[in-house]
Amino acid sequence: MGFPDGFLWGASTSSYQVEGGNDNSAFVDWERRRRWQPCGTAADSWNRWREDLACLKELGANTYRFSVEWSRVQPTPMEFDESALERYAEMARAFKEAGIRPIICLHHFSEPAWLFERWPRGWMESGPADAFIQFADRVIRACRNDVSDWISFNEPMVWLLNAYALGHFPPGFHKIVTLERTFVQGGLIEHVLRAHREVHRMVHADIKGARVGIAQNVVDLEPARQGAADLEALGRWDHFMHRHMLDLANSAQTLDFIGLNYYTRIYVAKAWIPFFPLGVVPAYAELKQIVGELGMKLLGGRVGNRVRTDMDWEIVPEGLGRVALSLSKRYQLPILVTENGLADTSGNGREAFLKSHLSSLQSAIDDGAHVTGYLHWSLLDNFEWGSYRPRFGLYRVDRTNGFKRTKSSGADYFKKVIKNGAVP
Ligand code: IFM
Repeated sequence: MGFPDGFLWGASTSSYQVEGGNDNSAFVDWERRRRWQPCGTAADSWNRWREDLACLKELGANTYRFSVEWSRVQPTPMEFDESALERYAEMARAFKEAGIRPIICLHHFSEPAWLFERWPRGWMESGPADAFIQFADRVIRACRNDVSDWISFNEPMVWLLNAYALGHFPPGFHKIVTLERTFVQGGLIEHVLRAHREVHRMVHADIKGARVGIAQNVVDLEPARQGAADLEALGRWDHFMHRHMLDLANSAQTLDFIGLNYYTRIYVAKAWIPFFPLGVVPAYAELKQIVGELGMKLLGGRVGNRVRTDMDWEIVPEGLGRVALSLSKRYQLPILVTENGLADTSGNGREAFLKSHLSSLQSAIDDGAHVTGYLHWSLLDNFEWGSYRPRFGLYRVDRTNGFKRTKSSGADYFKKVIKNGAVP
């Protein structure tokens, strides 16, 4: 059996990670202060988006998900750059004319620097939501003729966690101890959802037959040990990171589909240190890097023994099907895989990764999951928030040689899958 007719096949990128020259983003100063590798020119997609389109055509893709850079469209609080808006509209038109459905994401982590000058507490205040709604309104009006599919926020929980709890993204708050309080009572989730609801309303008011979703990063969760305690911890983490926001958006009837970003699994244990967030130890590779292998063991967090990607994320293909089926059952909404991929410098791992993950997705569909498409992360090698070392691209980008795009072996395999509508 193959994938359903009309299945969406393609890839995803985000503006800050590929465009280059986004000098008004809050990340620019952040990179300097945190001594990150600067993003700079990225893959130069702002100038070379037609080359990206050629890559998508070469793959035989019918869908492309990209994001619009808020700091480019609105470089200062009082100024919208009409030529930038026109460029995005031109891109959407060209993709559509080439038979590639454009899906626009309005918020993919990067925000204008002025946002935090005006509102130093960021989205803990209500001003950023109002400003974002104004920006979204401009983008929707500029692209409404060619874009029916919209994503309001990419991985909102990952973004909020990094920016307002772990201090890893601007504005850089550390509030891990009061995680739940900051997110729920502190207004973060409420403000983001208000902005999402408004995007949903504006898109539907302007575009007939439109669809609006949130792209949620969902991790396959396993309890670290047998028994009720870790299962309960898993449930708390699952609710907080995966379901809380989607439940609220869904009960307000503001979700037409769910975007699923799937990469890996983690083990979850009940924390014995009382102030650990939510009383839970989620064994992310990133946490392991901070506390070390021994630290992780002492905390009770278990790490798995599967082969890992260059991000140190375990490769667990069956998790994709599991997660897609469970989201589909819970929300009774179409699921679009908006991200799935691996960092792979060797260039040898992408084909096997695609094969195993797509087989898992196919099984979920056979078991009744309503999955409408698969978008690989990413079309191109890009800026992985602090570094160019991880290589996520179906196409390699040689930043030292005119940003030349070169097909990876995974790309040839993906092309075959798209052509056959099935996993060879
Ligand atoms: O590169 C990121 C992307 O911006 C959001 N989802 C996960 C990807 C890989 O880390």
